[in-house]
Amino acid sequence: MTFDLAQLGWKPCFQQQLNTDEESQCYPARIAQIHRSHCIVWSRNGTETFEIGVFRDPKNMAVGDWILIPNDGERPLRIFERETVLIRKAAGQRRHDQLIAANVDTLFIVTSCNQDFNASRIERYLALAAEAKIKPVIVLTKMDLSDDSDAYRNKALKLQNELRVECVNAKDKSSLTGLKTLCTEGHTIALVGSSGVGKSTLINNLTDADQLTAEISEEDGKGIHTTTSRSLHLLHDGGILIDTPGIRELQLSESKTGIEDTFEDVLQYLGYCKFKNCQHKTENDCAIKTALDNGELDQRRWESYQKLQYEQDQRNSFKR
Ligand SMILES: Nc1nc2c(ncn2[C@@H]2O[C@H](COP(=O)(O)OP(=O)(O)OP(=O)(O)O)[C@@H](O)[C@H]2O)c(=O)[nH]1
Ligand SMILES: [Mg+2]
Repeated sequence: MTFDLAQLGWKPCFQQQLNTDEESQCYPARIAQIHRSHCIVWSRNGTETFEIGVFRDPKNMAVGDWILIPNDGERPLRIFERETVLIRKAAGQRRHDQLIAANVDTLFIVTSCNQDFNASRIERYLALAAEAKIKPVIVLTKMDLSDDSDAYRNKALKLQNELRVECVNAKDKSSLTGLKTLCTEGHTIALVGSSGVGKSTLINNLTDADQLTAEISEEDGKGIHTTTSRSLHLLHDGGILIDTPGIRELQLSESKTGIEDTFEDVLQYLGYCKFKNCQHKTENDCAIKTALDNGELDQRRWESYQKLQYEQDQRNSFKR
């Protein structure tokens, strides 16, 4: 099967990066999967596999990236400058940044109408999207298993102005029509969220993919990390979806702007305290405390903001 570029999400901003020689002597391909030893790309020539060793800087490659391949060469020349990129801090003790996906237009933040729903965790994902300048959509799965999916929807709607929230049964295709309207031709959507929330189930039912899915654990209601690598999937009527492995705990990379954009309600009070170095604890005339006391500012939002800011400070002090 061959692919046409528009179907794969090719845009003028990538075309502009080609000079005339490259236009005639090379072709662009999109990275569909990256594995330990090889990488699968899609282009007008169909599906091709490259050994990871042929790339100059494999660590700096992400699913969704565009690469330039010479017509008669074996080694891709370069990665195109990205329009957007989703970056997180790697899990565990490793502090390096990890690329989640590149050239993403919309982020589906997937959580379920059950104990997985956690407002502060969703705020992390919203900050991730805001930092990358990618439009977020909250997808609430398992509405069929909940007595009150509207309560979850309403909680999600409060997290950001004009936020789009879709409640679905990921197992039922007819429940996905709202999501389908977002999957227009050439539009790239990455799905992120905890393990077991139904990312792969959604992908399978929006496309003809056959992503492995698995029951969540009965003991703790959590997923068992079924998906282990990121992959591109095409919809019949346009749209490109990226499945990703479940994230245990999203640690943000550099996200100053993303956090500020996500917490505008908090920011409107900062800088209005009597003392410039106010710690918002016991000082008089503290704008934050006043807003918390009179209910204008939500305590949970304030704590969530502080936690993310603290992590950013830690991150930056480590870098120095
Ligand atoms: N009833 C119901 N079950 C769902 C729904 N969405 C997902 N499931 C089930 O939840 C389980 C986990 O779904 P997956 O699609 O594997 O979850 P995932 O997010 O891809 O998980 P990881 O790959 O581990 O990150 C499967 O048994 C699905 O059938 C839903 O909306 N309703
Ligand atoms: Mg999965």
